[in-house]
Amino acid sequence: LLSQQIRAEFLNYFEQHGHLRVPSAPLIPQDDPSLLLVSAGMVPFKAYFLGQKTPPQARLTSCQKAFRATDIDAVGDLSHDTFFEMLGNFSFGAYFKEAAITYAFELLTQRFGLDPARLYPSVHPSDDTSAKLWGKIAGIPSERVTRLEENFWQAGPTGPCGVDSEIYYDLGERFGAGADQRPGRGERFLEIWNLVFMDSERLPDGRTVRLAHAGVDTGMGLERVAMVLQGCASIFDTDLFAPIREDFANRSRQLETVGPAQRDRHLRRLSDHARGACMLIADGVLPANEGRGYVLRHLLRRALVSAMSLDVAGGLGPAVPVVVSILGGTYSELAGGAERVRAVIQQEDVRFQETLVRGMEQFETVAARAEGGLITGADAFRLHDTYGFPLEVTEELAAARGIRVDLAQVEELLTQQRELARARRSTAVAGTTLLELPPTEFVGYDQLQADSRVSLVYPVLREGETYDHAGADAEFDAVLERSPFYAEGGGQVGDRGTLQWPGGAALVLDTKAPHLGSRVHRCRVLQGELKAGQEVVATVDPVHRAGCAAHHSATHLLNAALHRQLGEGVVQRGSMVSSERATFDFNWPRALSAEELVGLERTLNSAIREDLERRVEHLTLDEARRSGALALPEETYNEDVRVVSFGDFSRELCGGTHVQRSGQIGSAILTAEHSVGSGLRRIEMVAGAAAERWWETQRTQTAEIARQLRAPAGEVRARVEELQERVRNLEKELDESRRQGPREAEAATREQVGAITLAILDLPSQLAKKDLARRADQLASEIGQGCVVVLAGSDLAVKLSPDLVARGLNAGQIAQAACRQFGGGGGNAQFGQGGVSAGGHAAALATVRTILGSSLEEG
Ligand code: ALA
Repeated sequence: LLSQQIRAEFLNYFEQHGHLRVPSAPLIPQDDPSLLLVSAGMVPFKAYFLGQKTPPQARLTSCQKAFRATDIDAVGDLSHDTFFEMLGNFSFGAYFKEAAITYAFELLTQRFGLDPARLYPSVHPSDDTSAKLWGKIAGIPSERVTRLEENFWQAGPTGPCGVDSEIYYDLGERFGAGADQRPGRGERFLEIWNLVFMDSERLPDGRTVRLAHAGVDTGMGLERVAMVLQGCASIFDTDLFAPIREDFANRSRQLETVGPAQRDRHLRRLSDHARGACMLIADGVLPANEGRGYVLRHLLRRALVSAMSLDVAGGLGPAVPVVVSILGGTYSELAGGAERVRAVIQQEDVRFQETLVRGMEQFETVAARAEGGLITGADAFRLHDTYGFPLEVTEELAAARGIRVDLAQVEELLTQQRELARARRSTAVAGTTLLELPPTEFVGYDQLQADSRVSLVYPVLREGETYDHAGADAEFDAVLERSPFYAEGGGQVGDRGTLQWPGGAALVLDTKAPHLGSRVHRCRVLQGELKAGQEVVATVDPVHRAGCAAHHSATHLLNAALHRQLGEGVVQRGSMVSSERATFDFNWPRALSAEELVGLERTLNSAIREDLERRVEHLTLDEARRSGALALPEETYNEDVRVVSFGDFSRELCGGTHVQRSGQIGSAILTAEHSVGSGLRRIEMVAGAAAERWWETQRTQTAEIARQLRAPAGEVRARVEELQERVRNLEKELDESRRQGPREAEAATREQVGAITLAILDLPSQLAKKDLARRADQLASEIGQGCVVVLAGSDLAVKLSPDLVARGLNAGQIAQAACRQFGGGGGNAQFGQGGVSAGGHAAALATVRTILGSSLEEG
């Protein structure tokens, strides 16, 4: 079936079942400030569901233009698009679950001819009714009905909502095999239709109430159903997209040089984004830096990047007539506005080229300093964030020059940014709304506590979670009308503290400012329920704040001290300030010497002791620069800036919180200095109470070392030197004795007493007893048969080989005889030992020779 026919068949079917066909509303929502763009078929009917307006009929059907900006990153797979057409049937009190499921099943199987065995419905875990209905109506056994927690739908943070039942189509094993492929997971099971059972309303204060008349809202994605009915491998192969994709492919001059995966991704992006942009512009959206205009600009720029990557001749403009040929017949506003649409797209193309030219200059600077062939994540991020230079372009240009980009770091920075941006998004489960945050008045420079009111609360949604009330243990982001909380920025971490209200309390874990002028407090509710409109007392944790202030002020003093000591060549690159520690990065070609660090620390601490007064001035950027205030070289500042000074010692552009007088810092310790990149050094520092704790740790460690060395703390160093000396000597001795070990035979003398070999090792100094025996053994094994005598100082050892023992000789007796005149000796037949005097070696040996000689005579 052609997409035209699918659209017609759907609408006809529902017309035949008593529904009134209504035309699509524009993509810009009418009378609905909570949404940027229409994101579902039901959006134009919200007031009907809520009972605020009477629908022309209790049953409606439509094919509605829809746009989901939040899916933009997903575009490139088989089934996601930003702009799409949603086919729907709606009931306002006319029917509910049973009829909705009956219609859906009949249309899919009888009109569209889908195989019932390939349909897999899902329901909300609480919705037994729908699960049973699928059995009764479609004969689908309950084990084929998946229960999904996310089967709950609402169009935005407030408004009608309810559980839903989704219909998945099994595309077959070629789309994925294995147990991880199931409805809701993997590509094999494609969601084609969602039946929402609207029976509740979410109120602005977060409560959910029942609607007077329960209704039905369904949405079937035309592109996906076309994919199934046309037997395509993706939505981009359907008649809705294929001509657009082919047009781009034909105009590309780089199609062969990029890999197939990249090529597909770029072509899908181009098709989706070009189509989406056409539809947005046709409905009156123009590129801008905020709101829906930003969505359009973002879409176009991503498409332009892909067009650049594939080197598409003519860019996006020529795709407009192709889109018009597909959708212009259905949407007259597109057909009628084609010229304007094309003009807007081409204008944006030109602007983007300008951005690229400007970005190129920056890229050159960045590439020139890409030490070791690596562009830092911070540089790539800045190109993207400040100059609008797309990351993909940076990557491609870098690759062409054999330079890499630190993508992991960029990803980290983007995640941080996304986390902030997420705060702008609503709670909508379908993720379709973009809300601007209400403003917050910051009062935290002068006070740590303020009475305030919550202007917006939204949950921190994690994978698989749905919206819930802001009750105990839940984590929420709250925007306040006034706030004493400093939001993370300028290197300083966000404040922590508490919010309190009658009957409730929440911890503030962190504070961020996702966009200027508004503060988002990440809260964990301890007690009670946090709601928009609630009056609260907001209190900053004074200990945390004091720690941050001490470190931040100390960082300014350190910056000034560095300039004094190393000269104006020092360029600050960034800093991180928390209540526990601070780091300070700067450009410098080499490591600082120990003397330089000591000098720096002294200058820093003497500035602290001078108890310099902190002053704050509000100046224009120009005035501030002329007054000699230090600033981050690559930061972009507003025209009006805040300058923080300490006496005449330090003067810096800064929005952070500081101590009132430098003496409040107490002291600062530089704990480390090391490299964090070529030409980039980092100093680590602790200040204030953290410096005290650092000392305490050091002292405890020293005391423990002294205890283990059994030396008074003052003598630890001498004791360690002594130990090191001893270890060196022992090592030397060990070496020596190892070297001597195997050479007994060489050191020994050998003689014959008749047929008996006598080997003698005569050492002047004493050996340990076991070494004496070991060396006798060693010598014995080296000579084989015979008698061994080892003399070492005042010790003697005799060892006989077994053949001599067999002939009746006895080593113990020999030792006894040889040592009789000294101190005596003894032992067994193989081994004997005894004491001699140092001067008696010769006499003892004489005795041995005599005994050996007489044994021969006896034998
Ligand atoms: N409004 C429902 C959706 O968009 C049908 O999925």
